[in-house]
Amino acid sequence: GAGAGIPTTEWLCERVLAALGRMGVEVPGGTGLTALTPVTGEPLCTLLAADAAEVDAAVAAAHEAFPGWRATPPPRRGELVRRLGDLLRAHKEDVADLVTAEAGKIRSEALGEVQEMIDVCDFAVGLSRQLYGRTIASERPGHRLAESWHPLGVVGVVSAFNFPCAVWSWNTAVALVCGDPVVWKPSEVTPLTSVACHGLLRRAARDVGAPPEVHQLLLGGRGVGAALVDDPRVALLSATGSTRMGREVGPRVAARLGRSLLELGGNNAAIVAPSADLDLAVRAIVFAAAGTAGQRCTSLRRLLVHRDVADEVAERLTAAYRGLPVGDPFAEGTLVGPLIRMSALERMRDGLGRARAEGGAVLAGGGRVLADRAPEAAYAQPALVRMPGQTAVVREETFAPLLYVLEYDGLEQAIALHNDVPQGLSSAIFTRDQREAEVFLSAEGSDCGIANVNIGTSGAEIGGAFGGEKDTGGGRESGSDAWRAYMRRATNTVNYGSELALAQNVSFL
Ligand code: UN1
Repeated sequence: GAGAGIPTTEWLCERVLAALGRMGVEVPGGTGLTALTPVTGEPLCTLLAADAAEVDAAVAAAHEAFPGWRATPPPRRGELVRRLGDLLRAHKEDVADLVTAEAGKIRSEALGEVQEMIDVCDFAVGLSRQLYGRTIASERPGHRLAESWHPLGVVGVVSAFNFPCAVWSWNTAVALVCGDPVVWKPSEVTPLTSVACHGLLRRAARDVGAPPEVHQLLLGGRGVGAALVDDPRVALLSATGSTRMGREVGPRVAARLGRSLLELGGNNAAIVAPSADLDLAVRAIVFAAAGTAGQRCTSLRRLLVHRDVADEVAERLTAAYRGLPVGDPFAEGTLVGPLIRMSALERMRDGLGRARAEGGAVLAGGGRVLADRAPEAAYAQPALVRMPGQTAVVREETFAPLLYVLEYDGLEQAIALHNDVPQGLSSAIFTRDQREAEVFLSAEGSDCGIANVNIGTSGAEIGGAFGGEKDTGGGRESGSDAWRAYMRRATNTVNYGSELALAQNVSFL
């Protein structure tokens, strides 16, 4: 049962190898990169990291594949993505095994991550027949004004450990139907998951007769990422990670006038109004804050509760937090798996220490657990801290299950507090008052890229555009018209008359 035991690293190794075997994926053996499992904190295997020559070769191969892929009709390109979706359906459990072993996600969330990939594949296949441009009213007689969307070029994808494959798939499924080859640099913390995804995509390419070079995988650390950032053949760099990373990447890509799509940190809040359905709100809050061990960029980190219900909400949350089963993410019944590394646990401790120093009272959790059974792993009981106000530590993102609870008196004050942080990814309000809900969603309300009512901050569907404002980086990925970032727009004016009419009534010759 949950918390009762932690599997051995040998057992995890066997499970991972079995999953890779069923997918027909080979691991590039060698050195340079160690696949470590947060479940025990111990190494699973070592892999070959790419050197500078390999980075160059991969970008060159993708770049050479571009003209052919660009000329392939979009619905044909969609066939590759449809096949990838089929393979993900067939190997859903196998990919989920890797996600659990490498990212420490509980079973249901790991399966959910693969489902998110399947969903975005379906979305992209539909999109492959809907890369619509507009027809625009021309001011001149006998003229047609329109816009066309064309493939952009090589897309570099830099992804993070916490969504080791779903975020890759948002970018890759959409980029491929848009006609762009992809070069992927996954987090060095989750290499096996990326090897599996790359293997499945290459298999899909073989199955449908698409050129395999349209997808390249580069395992490695900072150097590999930096090479993609600086390579002028990379037309768009889509990077997910910390705000610190984004501050480095954005200006460097801009310096070569490349495009970047940034999906950076969040410090997501939810407002709990006095009219809220508290049964629903408490369940939503616990999932958003403690789910994925607080390691989503959409995780709930700040709770702003109206004074009239603050004590009740704090009590209910404390009770829910005390019962949260922390432990082996493979075990049925576990709700909170390990933190990714010991350093994350240290940052959580540091955050808690600062919160106490800034007047916070820990209502539940915060301690390390299972240290006796897994001395190298970082298991923590999710923490709930009541704060006297929005102090310095509350305004920072700590990538751990650490929820700060604050009080407010009026909605205007709550929205001001809500927006008074550097980040702007996801947000929510729990209320049954329609006026309050609409104010929160209006231009004067939440300043985030995602604003929800009566649902938590995490767990967005792929159909919407995903991303946020301010320190979150401004990028939008996944659904809606996020595909436009992966294409270039051409405005076309066609004169089908026999007169030369100049715009703005200019007369000449
Ligand atoms: C992330 O944490 O980087 O909305 C992405 C969510 C998921 C994606 C999170 N669909 O929580």
